[in-house]
Amino acid sequence: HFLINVLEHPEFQSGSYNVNFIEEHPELFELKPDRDRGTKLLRYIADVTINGYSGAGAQEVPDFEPIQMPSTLDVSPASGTKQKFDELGPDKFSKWLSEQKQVFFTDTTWRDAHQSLFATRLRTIDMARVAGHAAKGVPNLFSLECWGGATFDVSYRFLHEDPWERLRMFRREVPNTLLQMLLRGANAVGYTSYPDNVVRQFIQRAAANGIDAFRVFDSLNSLDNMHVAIDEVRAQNKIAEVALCYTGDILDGARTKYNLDYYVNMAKDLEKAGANIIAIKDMAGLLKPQASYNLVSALKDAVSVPIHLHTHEGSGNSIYTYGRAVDAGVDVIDLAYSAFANGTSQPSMNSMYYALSGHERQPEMNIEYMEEMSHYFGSIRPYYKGVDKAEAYPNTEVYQHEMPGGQYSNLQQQAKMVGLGDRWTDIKKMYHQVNMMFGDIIKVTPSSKVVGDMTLYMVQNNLTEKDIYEKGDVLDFPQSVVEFFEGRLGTPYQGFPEKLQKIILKGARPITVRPGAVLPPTDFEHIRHELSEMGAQTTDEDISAYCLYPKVYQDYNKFVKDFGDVSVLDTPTFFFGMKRGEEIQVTIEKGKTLIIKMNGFSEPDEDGNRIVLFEFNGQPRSIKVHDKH
Ligand code: 3PY
Ligand code: ZN
Repeated sequence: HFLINVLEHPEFQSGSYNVNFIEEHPELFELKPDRDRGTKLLRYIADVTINGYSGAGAQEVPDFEPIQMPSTLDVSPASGTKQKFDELGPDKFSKWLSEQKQVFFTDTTWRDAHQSLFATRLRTIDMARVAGHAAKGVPNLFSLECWGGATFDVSYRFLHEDPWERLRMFRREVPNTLLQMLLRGANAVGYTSYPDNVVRQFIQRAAANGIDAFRVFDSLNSLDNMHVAIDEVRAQNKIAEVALCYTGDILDGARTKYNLDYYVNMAKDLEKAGANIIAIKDMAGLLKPQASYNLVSALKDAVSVPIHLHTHEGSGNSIYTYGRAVDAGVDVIDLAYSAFANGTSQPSMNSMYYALSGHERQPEMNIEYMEEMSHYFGSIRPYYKGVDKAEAYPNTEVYQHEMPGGQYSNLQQQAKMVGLGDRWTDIKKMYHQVNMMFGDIIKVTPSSKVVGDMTLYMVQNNLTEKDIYEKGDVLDFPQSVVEFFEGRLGTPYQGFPEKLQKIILKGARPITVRPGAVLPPTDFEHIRHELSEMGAQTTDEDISAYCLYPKVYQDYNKFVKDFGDVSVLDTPTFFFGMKRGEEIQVTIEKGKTLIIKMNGFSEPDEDGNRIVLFEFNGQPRSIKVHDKH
């Protein structure tokens, strides 16, 4: 082990050591920590090999094609929007952006694309491998959307990795492009309302760890719910990109609740509230091409800040929607590399580049390199096939059900879990019906989850709308639905449907003020103390995570105690374990690589335990695992 420590030391490997090398590095004799880290990883690999990922059952380890790395570029990343922003600050940067003739692209491959295609499961290691390549090869972007939304809790909950580490990785690897995140206003990156000081602290930590641009939205388009977040982003001197969430259809004269005036008025309010940029957040992909032209034109007339349009493919019309927006003067549009595009995700950045051929606003980009990036993502996407249920062809039913791209695959998954896998068509219809019962609300996380929960509840119990009105007083509605009608996410535009609200609340009184206003501030020092008692880390980032997701954070901590930092494992090993005779290399930190070989495992003994046999850096090791099946 001493020898391995010497051989693996970066100074030794680089040849930059001197005669005092061994005296200067007493840690070379410290064998325990690495051995301990190794043992934990072996425990994880053994468990996943025998029991499958998250206990889903062991699977044959598939044969994957080799990763297709984009070519190595021997240049420094060209100066980009990050440098411009650092030079100008948020207000002048926003003005600069408005003055650019070209349309800018935001690359959502790293956040919304995989959130919408395969339940947010893209692991940091698969991003870290090419983030630096993107910085060098695809520099002329507005931003990389790489954090926030569902990535925060999924990272802890399902990937057992630290989302803050991911953000720091992006900042290190991408010095030239703005890093953007999605923030659910008073819901931060969660599904409920948080105390104001929790929201503020989260924004401070996100800014300190590398976020430049915050897309702030509220799931009911309530500006009241966004003031605190906007204010804090501005206090951090970062870009407040504030969103109006788009629902319905401004072209439909029969559906007037969310008409063009509604959006124009909201945009004016957002500008007044301090937005540096206004985002049109079309989370379900409902904005039709002509509507896109009308809306962007109207907003460009109504406000002076740049307009950033976000949509999802779904219907198959989104490239056309963007094209019309570009004609109307939109400043930035959201796209993903082809391999992570379409379906419920964003449209393809590669396609959009070509769609703008001959257009005076086409951005200058290295399309060959974008193809290489896309090949890379195409080559790692099969790792995620367990959760990748993307639809292969356009589906225009989205105009009826209006389900957000990020919810579609998730709800389908949830439906299966509660035994409603074969009722998907009914579920889509019911989703629409529930929305109408709720008064036609904005549907985006977390309000979309409330509609989804009510939908599953009604389909599962074979309840009709009439049943709800007739026997609602004896029904136990899902918790999220009750809280929604209590006003815990705020009040929808034009209020709650009173009759339904009375039925659901069974006499309880809703709150009528901003939810954050009635939540007492969190005592962070008390939390720090609690974490320390638990033996967890007590950085401000850990405190923030614990405030948002106490249970998820605690589970993550316990997981790390048992299995160590599994983010270092390659993705096939992480999801499928190892094959007999397979050997992998695991880099646990720069210059420190473990060599792990799996030689096989025993039949279960009478207690159902198996012994998995490894070679760990050449030494035989055996790990006992309980076979859960
Ligand atoms: C999120 O809040 O995670 C979303 O992507 C909403 O569209
Ligand atoms: Zn989206």
